[in-house]
Amino acid sequence: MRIISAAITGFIILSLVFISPASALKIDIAEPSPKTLGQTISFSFTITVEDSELLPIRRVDLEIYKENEPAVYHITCLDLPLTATSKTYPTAAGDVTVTAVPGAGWGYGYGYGYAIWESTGYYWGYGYGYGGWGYGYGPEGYGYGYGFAPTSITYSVTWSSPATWPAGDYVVKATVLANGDTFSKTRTVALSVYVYPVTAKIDIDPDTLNLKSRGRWITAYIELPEGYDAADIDVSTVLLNDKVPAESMPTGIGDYDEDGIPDLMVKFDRAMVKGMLSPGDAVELTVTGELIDGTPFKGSDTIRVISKGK
Ligand SMILES: [Ca+2]
Ligand SMILES: [Ca+2]
Repeated sequence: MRIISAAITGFIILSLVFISPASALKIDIAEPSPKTLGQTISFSFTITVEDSELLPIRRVDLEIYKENEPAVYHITCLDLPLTATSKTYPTAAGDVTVTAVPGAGWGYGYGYGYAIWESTGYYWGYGYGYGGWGYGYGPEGYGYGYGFAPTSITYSVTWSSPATWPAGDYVVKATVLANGDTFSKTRTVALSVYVYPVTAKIDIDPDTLNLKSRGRWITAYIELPEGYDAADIDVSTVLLNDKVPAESMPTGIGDYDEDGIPDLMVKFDRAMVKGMLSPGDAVELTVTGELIDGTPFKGSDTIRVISKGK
């Protein structure tokens, strides 16, 4: 009896494979905007399950990397939401926020799956996943399945991209994992680097930072070029290496380097700064921020970083 039931099950699976009309899984990645590193880059991508196929989607991942230096410039967001939710992924290269909007008929189910991916048919196996028998269940009443189609899920992505990454071709890659099969789609986009209208002169104190030393702050003195006033800097916008915010107190206008041009002193939390540095003879620290009228500025200084215990 077991053999017969297995044979019947096999027949049903084969029937699904052969009787199923040609339908597709599609991933469409929209053009990112703006195409400028150092700004918040937005784009969306949609996964579409066409026709009345059963498609248990287990997981969706997103990667963004530099085409010719993927090992150096790479961010990964694993396990994107599969229901109508938002999720923020803190990465070493800025936060990525992903909002999922499932289309009508999207749901969680239990069943067989089969789909055509770029002219080849794939059997999706049997198991839990997105896709089902034509009924949905769960708190949101979702239910994509046989007889409910097409359906889709759209992801809106915003990435606070780093101004420190170089210009070049970047790849946006979306990957869909189903039962044993992986499908991915890429889109390559040329990203430029935001050009700051104002270049500041930065002096970081100390000149040599010992990662083992204690202390509350790292100090930066910011001097602006002629025509701009350091007193106009909006301290709440000042960041060190795109990450560490300047403390709101203490700050002060003075002339630290005694060159007759006023400079603004700001402080950064020493533990946070140390947390992102490794020892080196010439470690570049970049300070960015905005003037009160919104004009952005940027400047860098180089310090020595050591790690010596007592
Ligand atoms: Ca210095
Ligand atoms: Ca000065």
